[in-house]
Amino acid sequence: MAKIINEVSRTFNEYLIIPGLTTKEHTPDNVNLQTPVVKFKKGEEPKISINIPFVSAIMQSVSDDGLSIALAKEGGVSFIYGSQSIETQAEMVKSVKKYKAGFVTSRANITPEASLLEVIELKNKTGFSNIGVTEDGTANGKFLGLVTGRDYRTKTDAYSKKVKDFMTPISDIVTGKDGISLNEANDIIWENKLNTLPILDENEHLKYFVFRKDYENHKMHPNEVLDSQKRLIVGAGINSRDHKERVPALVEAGVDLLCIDSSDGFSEWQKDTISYIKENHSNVFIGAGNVVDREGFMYLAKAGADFIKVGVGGGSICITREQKGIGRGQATAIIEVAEARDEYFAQTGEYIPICSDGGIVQDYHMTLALAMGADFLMMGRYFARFDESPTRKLMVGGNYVKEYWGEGSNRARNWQRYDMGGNNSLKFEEGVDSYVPYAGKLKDNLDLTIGKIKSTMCSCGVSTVKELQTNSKLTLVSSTSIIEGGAHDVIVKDSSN
Ligand code: MZP
Repeated sequence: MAKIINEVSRTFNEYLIIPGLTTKEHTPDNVNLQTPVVKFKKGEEPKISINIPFVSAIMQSVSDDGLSIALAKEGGVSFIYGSQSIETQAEMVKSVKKYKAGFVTSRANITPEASLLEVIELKNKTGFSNIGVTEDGTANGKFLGLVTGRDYRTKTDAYSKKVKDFMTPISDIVTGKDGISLNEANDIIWENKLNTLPILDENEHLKYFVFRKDYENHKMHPNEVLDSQKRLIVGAGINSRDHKERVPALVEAGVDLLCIDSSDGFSEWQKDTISYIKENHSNVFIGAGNVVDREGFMYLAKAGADFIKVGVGGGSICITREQKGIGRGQATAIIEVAEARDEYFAQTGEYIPICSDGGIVQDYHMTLALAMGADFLMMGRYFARFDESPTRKLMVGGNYVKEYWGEGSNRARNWQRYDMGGNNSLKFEEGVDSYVPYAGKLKDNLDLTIGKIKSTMCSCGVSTVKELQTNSKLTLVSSTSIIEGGAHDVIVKDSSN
């Protein structure tokens, strides 16, 4: 007979947080949501931490380069979906790594031999009045000068006049060196009362422009997650079939974190994939999963995973539990795996962060998942609703929605994620194709969500994720107490009146 676990497996909805003592220090401004993403030894700092405990799901309908940039700017990290060609996935990784907040690659360039007429045509075509003059007219050519509206007068100047005769030459321009930070660039802009600062490499080739007007915009991202070269951090999903071709291309593109994307990670395929990466690409981190119990965690921990993802069948678009009868309530899975992580840490001195993946519906579920021991959370539905997700925004039944489909749906055809080895291709779906309510900009929604989490943490009397994990108290709720928790026994007014 099978081993029967009589303890019911539970979901986030079945718990609440009991307030702890809130002291005067416990204000939202003092709450720090920084959290480790990759394993570290006792007494050492993790090599990668994020500033908000959120990562976006490894899904076609969620994590492309656009969402990755938006999320890393706000303090989280994305895992670009692996259910695409190696080339296109590597291109998306490159596009995130190339992105430098406030450093803009020049999109209007001209040679010194061009005429004023060509300048006017270029300005009309591109809409840019700031034109870079480079030896070969390219965005990264040898920088010779700038043309702005102040350098010519269409009323009096001949249209045949050459750029080199009216541009502001490099000798009269303040420039910055490639590699300086945005703050340093802005100091130069302010000290010299500039509108534009060209950034040049050591051979005087144009790399970027930094514009005075962009500064305020970038000051709004104090949480952004950067690597040692001040580039945004990005992750990517891989599978255990083509990893020997995919991983080198992603590493070459500059990826920081990899994650084996599988609905069931307790497998020898994952162990082999981790070993391959540790032996051949020791400069990149590898997460594994998903698992839902102590045994699965211990297996992947011993295999060398840098972080471990938890959750089977709880995703909003997931029908794995109905199709295969496997899975576990997400709250119970997190609680058991967090205990295993702490036990492993006590035994080995190695802390392996765990990620709660799927099933988050309410913002308070996020605080619960962290309190239950998750170090960070992976979410699909949450991010799919925003402008920055890669899917279409449609009007359905009078409301705006965004498309959101599972990796196990016919639409995604990510059969590797559900691959059980052997040669048989998959015969049934484990995910659905759906809509989610459109919710606007990622930043606006994150600000609200983070505000709620910080406020709950203040109620618990904690200021960090670690304190939330160790000091908070949770209680199970009965179905009748859930009714008590909503507005009840009143006639709620229609808020549209
Ligand atoms: P959610 O945030 O939408 O509830 O869940 C997202 C998670 O669901 C993903 O990170 C992934 O682990 C899982 N997922 C993705 N596709 C499927 C599927 O098609 C799925 N079944 O379960």
